[in-house]
Amino acid sequence: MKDKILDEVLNSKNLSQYGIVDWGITSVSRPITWKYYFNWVNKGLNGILKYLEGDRRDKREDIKNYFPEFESAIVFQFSYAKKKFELDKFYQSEKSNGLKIASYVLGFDGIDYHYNLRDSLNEIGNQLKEIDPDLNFKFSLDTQPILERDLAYRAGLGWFGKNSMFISKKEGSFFILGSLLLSKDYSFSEPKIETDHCGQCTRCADSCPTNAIDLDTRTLISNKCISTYTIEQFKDLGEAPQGMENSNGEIFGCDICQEVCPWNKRLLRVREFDFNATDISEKEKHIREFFLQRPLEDVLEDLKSLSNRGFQRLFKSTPIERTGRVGLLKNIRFFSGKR
Ligand code: B12
Ligand code: SF4
Ligand code: SF4
Repeated sequence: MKDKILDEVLNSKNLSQYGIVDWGITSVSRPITWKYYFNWVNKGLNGILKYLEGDRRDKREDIKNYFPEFESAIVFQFSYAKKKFELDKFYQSEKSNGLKIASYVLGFDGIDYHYNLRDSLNEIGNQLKEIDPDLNFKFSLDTQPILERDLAYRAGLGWFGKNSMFISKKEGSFFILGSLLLSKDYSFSEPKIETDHCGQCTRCADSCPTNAIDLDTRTLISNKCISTYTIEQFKDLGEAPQGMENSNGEIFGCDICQEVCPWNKRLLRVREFDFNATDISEKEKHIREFFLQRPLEDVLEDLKSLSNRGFQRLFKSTPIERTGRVGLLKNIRFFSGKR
């Protein structure tokens, strides 16, 4: 059975059509780093991210709290490094208005990855079911009460960087983690846990404009992070994290502590990404044309004159729908005041 699964489902030809660059399996349901998470939340370092507290904190202690039938998980890495590579070129070009959007946003055709990667995971799950009809599965993709970086760690795919990103030697950190939780044990032997490859480097912490990285605990102080402020803070409360004025124009998410990481620099240098303009989907084109390619004043004017509903219509099923018109207006105003 396992051989058939390997041959028919987990082979690289099948997986590469979904943008999957690597995968691993673990049968361990309890996170190795649970105590770090527990302490982090208890110290209030989750800040405005209230969905990480209380019952949803406790559920994360064991996958079986979420999926009682759990016997193993296949963890997949969905890469968006190619888009990062192309966006960096765009940001350096004359077309750019100086504003930046995190590369994962455009990395999956401009569609919110919670939609299209969920479909990919379900498709792969159903392929497994065809071989093994008694199998039950659930997917995990960001919003489930699962410590996903730890799950990838248990699957032997990489380590926790000092910027708190999950990093793989082969693929750097520009990937999304998505997993299939299975009611059967498909693991081979438990994978070797990856050792730390950050060494003495502290480039991520040194480069973070808002000092959001706590090197001692290897975690983030959420409320200081530009990603939290620009994605998760929907209202304009007038309190941007201190130091954000030293950022590079990030209006939705932030890639700075990944851009400087030698493991990503290496990947973007050595990998040959073939890219041509036809790779841009309609949704991506729309986001780029609206936010990144015209004078900031025009972007602000159009956002102001749109209704909330109009904004939702324009950016439906894209990642920026989450933050909404008011949230984005707050982010862009920050830079218009700065310049
Ligand atoms: C909340 C959240 C955020 C918050 C807080 C992020 C954070 N670092 O804690 C905010 C809004 C800031 C955020 C930002 C981003 N996020 Co986010 N986020 C999450 C979410 C939902 C939960 C993370 C969490 O629990 N944080 C609390 C900390 C304590 O837990 P942790 O990050 O898992 O870290 C573990 C390690 O740090 C370890 N640990 C802690 N201390 C120590 C000490 C030692 C010695 C060791 C060995 C280990 C260790 O224990 C922790 C628990 O397992 C996950 C999805 C999920 N369900 O897991 C996505 C997730 C982490 N995010 C993701 C992404 C892509 C991003 C952004 C890159 C988006 C962007 N461009 O703006 C940034 C990156 C910021 C950064 N440097 O981390 C990806 C990361 C993929 C990867 N390669 O790591 C995830 C996994 C979503 C996914 N399914 O792919 N995110
Ligand atoms: S995502 Fe940006 S603000 Fe957050 S820790 Fe990394 S560099 Fe700092
Ligand atoms: S920049 Fe350096 S310290 Fe930070 S995650 Fe990358 S290798 Fe580790």
